[in-house]
Amino acid sequence: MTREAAASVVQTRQQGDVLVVSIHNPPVNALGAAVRQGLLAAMEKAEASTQAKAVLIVGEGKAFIAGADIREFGQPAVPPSLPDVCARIEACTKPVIAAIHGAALGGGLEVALSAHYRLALQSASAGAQLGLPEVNLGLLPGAGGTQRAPRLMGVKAAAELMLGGKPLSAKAALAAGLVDQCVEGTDPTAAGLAYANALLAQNAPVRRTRDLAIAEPAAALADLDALAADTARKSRGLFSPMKIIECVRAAVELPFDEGMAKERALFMECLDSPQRAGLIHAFFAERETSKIPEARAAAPRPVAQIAVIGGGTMGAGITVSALDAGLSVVMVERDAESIARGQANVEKVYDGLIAKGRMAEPAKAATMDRYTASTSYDAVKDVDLVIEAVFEDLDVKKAVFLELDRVCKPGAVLATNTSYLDIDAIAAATARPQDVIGLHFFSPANIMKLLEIVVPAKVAPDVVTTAFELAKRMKKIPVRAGVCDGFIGNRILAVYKQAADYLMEDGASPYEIDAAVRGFGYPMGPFQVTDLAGGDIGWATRKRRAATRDPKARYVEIADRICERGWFGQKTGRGFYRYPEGSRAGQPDPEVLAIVDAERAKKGITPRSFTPEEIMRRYLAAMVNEGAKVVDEGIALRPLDVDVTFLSGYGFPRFRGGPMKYADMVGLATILADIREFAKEDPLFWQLAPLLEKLVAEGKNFDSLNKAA
Ligand code: T1G
Ligand code: NAD
Repeated sequence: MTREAAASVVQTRQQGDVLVVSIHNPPVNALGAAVRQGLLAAMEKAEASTQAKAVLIVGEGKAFIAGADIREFGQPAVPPSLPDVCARIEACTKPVIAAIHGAALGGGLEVALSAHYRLALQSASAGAQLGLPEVNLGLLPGAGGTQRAPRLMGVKAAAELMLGGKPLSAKAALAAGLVDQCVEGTDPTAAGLAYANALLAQNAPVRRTRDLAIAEPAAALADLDALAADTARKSRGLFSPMKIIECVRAAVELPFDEGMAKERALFMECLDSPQRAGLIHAFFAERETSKIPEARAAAPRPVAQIAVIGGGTMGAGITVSALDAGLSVVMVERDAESIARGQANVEKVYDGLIAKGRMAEPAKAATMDRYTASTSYDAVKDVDLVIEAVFEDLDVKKAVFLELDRVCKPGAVLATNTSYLDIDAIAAATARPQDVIGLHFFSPANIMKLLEIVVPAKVAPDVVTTAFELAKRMKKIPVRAGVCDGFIGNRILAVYKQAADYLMEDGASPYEIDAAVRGFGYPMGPFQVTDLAGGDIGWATRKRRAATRDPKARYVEIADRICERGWFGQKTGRGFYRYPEGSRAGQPDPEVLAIVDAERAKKGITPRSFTPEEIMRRYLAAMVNEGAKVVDEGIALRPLDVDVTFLSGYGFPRFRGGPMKYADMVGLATILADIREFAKEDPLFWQLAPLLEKLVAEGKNFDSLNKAA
């Protein structure tokens, strides 16, 4: 790293008695090697300067410092280390002030904590966000955060800040003792200079955080014990949370430098953990899915008012999501009774928030002012975009799109929320197929982050970019998908769910399979998910597909037997599990096991046992194999799009990075060998994805395709 490079990202200028050190490393002033070197050089300059009586550190652009440069993790370390930079800042013999606007996260906050005084700006646009979110990346604060934050804000509050991974506002940071001042404004340099000069005028001393004592150590240790127990229960296999607690304990029990050494050692353990690789992959993958070919071709169309057709489960959730994004919404239903139900579904969400104290009545009223209910399609003639969420029936949807084609203004985007149906066929029902697109939300649509944006053959590029822009406004994670049965998510789901059914018929109980999947890190197993979503939905899909099902393909009838009894899951009090008195925690049901045994006997299957590891090898091999086909066919642009789909829509454990990333970490050759093994039993189901074979043959992995895109 050259001195010039360092000087280009960290600049200094003397302003009166203050040496202003400003960081220019867009987009978020990440603490890459050049920035670290630049900061060190700036501190040496300040120390040597006769003019500088104080030092002010600010970030240029939208943030103070958003942390270490995450792209450097896993690469060879380049000196100086961030702990050394922070130690140098803290050791400065002249007061060092950090003026924070925007993000001060991770290493960014640690730089501020090593300064002697901190000021945070608050404003509508550039309010400071102060946090130590390393846990979200499988890491811990590795530049003194675990030792300095407890000294400033107390042990319990500091540990909770690190374990929660969520930032504090300027006001909350002031109340917590993380900053000394909180001022209105957007210009950190001006505010920082004013503060620095005020401190100089008061002859304010150098004040090193490392020298502060931990308040009430005994009580602090008791708090940590309680937090440790709670974290062990909640962290579901995550590695770094417990390491954070160990570090904070060291801050209480050990002198500062020994605490720092402990932090370093545990930081390195987290760095080496595969969870770090999975979580960092997830971080960047979620930011890559918006980088689509159409983005270079066309700007989005303006969208201020939308319409939602259908006010059922999805229509209501989509309406709430749009209202929360500040849009106006016209909801259209078939008749007065249905629209009343639709409006009630929307209001129920806000009433729930009010009951929890998370929304005030006036705010609900203001939001509902942007909602219009109607039973006439004429009400949507002026909207910019329509989202259809009516029954999952092709003829019903075609009729709706014909009506939309008649009433909507030219240039309106016409979207369908279908889960499986052919969007090219829906588009063909209109005279404007270029304006038709798939917007596949997930239930509950106002909560679930994933939005599959399904791109039919004739859609115009600016309709695709309009959909991505809408996703951003709705704070959704968009994934571009091609048209096929089930797009990316539901198509792959159908295959690994089938693998689970085969495992059940071959000898593993549905409860063992669910336990293995939870053990892998999922919140729920596939049979619990079926009971939650309602077994009747899958049953209807299976019945619809019966006519076209390959007669040679193995078909497991266990779920049909259960549905024939009206056992649809939580909504009927039993499904694969029993739900006494409406509880959501299901209990294994011996009658279900009897049905499973009867179906095995009917097929002459002698059950065999499966270890959790064997169950997961088949479950994941089915997922990865179909994922490879989806990428190979171009239904997904890159393997990372498959990962993001499953991380944000299907509960795949985030610390594993998604199915394709997981496959890379396990080794594609291992997955390939498994599939070849399984194919000996059922060659029709386990048809190998050519892409998987090709990558193994070329010694490549899925990530090589992410980079190539
Ligand atoms: N390193 C590298 N790149 C980063 C980055 C970082 N820390 N933060 C953001 N980017 C990139 C991002 O990939 C995207 O790139 C662009 O910046 C804009 O980001 C030792 C170990 C700051 C709240 O976890 O939470 O410090 O896609 O789209 O919505 O203790 O980015 O344009 O090419 O997200 O306005 C701890 C991570 C690091 C904060 C801004 N810090 N960043 O959100 O923009 S670990 C974090 C964020 C650490 C030390 C440890 C958000 C943001 P591209 P964006 P945004
Ligand atoms: P739902 O049965 O809860 O709601 C459908 C609504 O559409 C009903 O209120 C009905 O009155 C209304 N409707 C029917 N025909 C209409 C017409 N011609 N004009 C206006 N309104 C009409 O169904 P849902 O679960 O909300 O599913 C809606 C769509 O979303 C389906 O295509 C489904 O596949 C898809 N989807 C569902 C889920 C889910 O988990 N439920 C998830 C993703 C996508």
